[in-house]
Amino acid sequence: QRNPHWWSGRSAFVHLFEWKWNDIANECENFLAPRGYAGVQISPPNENLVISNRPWWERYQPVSYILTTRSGSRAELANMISRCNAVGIRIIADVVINHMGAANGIGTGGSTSDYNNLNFPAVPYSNNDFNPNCAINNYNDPYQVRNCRLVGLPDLKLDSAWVRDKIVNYMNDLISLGVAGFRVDAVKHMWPADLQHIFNRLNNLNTAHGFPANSRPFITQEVIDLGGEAISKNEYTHLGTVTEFRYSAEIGRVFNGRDLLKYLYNFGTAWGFLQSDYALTFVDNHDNQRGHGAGGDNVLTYKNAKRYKMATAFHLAWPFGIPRVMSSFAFNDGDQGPPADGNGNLISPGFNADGSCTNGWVCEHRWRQIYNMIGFRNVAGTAAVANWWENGSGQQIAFSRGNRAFIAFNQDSSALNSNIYTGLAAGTYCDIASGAKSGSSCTGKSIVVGSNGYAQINLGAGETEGYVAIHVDAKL
Ligand code: ARE
Ligand code: CA
Repeated sequence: QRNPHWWSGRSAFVHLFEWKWNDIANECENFLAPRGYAGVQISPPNENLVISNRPWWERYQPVSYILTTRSGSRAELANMISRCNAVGIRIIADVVINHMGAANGIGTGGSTSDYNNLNFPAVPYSNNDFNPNCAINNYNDPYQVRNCRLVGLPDLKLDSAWVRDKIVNYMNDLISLGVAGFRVDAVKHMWPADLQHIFNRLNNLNTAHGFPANSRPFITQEVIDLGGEAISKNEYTHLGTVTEFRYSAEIGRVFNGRDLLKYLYNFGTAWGFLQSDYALTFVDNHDNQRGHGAGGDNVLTYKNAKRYKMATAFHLAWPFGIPRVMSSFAFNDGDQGPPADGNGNLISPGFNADGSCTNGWVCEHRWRQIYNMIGFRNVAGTAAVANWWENGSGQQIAFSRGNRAFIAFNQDSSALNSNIYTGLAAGTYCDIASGAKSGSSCTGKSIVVGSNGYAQINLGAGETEGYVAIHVDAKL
């Protein structure tokens, strides 16, 4: 099902990777709702294997469907979902249903992971709930990709009634707590028919959380398809949306300066992407920002801040797909887990006076150049792209969203100094990249649109921001 059930006037969500439930609840109320975000993707809420040094990826090794993790308890999860829904922030839960943990040990809820005997008593799953042991070596063999072990993770027998019941019960439990839908992990490794069976048995969303009667859960399926493999993203579009990894790789390639901005004029299906309403789009995700998953060195992250902000501004200004913003913790190596104390308890983000995060949290979603573009997308609404402009070199572009909003980018080695048609009504507007509107003045640049709709746009190659953007709500 492809409707994410956003509140009207909202259009993009954020992945609060590894955040605690209590912190997410506060963030919904204090920041996300006021800034116009539509939802949050949360880390897997079910019990996972405790792995030494606490890598982030331990959360992708389930031990049970008990809702106890480093992010918090079942009660805290339920409370967070209620508080977020109350302010119009929808919760999308990451669910790991293809496999279980790959080591003997204890889960975050204290349950046993007896991997050697494939015994997970807190579900319970036992030996005959898993596919025979084999490894995925050949991504061109769909049988192997779906029935063997992804990086050694014991592969659940999703065609068994028992396993299906356990997964359906788990997902319905989350629906009862008020989630709007699911990011389903490792979908390439599950047969579409098995998923169809599971998704069809999901309950309607909980009306006590403001969902209209008969609302079906939103589904976004993680399928990495850059082409060239036996399994295609198109095998899953009848079940819901699919993560469009090509979007991430291509937007990163262009804003790394490896291609011309002018080619973005038709950024969408012409680039091999899924149809807009089937595509979950992102600049980076929790895997490819650290070299896991796919996308290679084209992927832009917070570590390359100016280019990352430009790519994100384009992502949010351009009406394509269901956009997701990544919110990270700082890392140096690809296995490093989130900020935690000596006992492994997660450390909450703190906040500076300017709203940015401390304690090891990057919080891209709190960067002005990013959250102001959430506002831009909401203000632009359904207005179509218009007034496309490009310079001779192809590394300076601009466009409007009807008569609602206008944005210009400079990736050239020289300044942008041009008189450009904006499509907007005459007046003085505040640039939302360099600042914001504050009462009757701008804290950053201001841009004057003349009575003919043209504005003089100046954007030096070496400026801190690589774009300027204005919209009707940022007019003085
Ligand atoms: C960890 C260790 C492994 C160890 C394993 C079991 O890193 O060395 O063998 O545990 O002990 C995440 C991490 C993994 C981690 C796993 C479990 O990324 O490193 O393994 O958690 O803790 C494929 C899948 C795709 C998957 C990516 C990562 O198709 O579904 O690999 N992405 C999701 C999540 C990940 C998560 C998992 C799945 C597992 O987003 O965060 O893994 O739950 C080509 C193919 C892709 C393939 C890609 C990489 O591009 O087209 O299909 O992606 O290569 O192999
Ligand atoms: Ca499988």
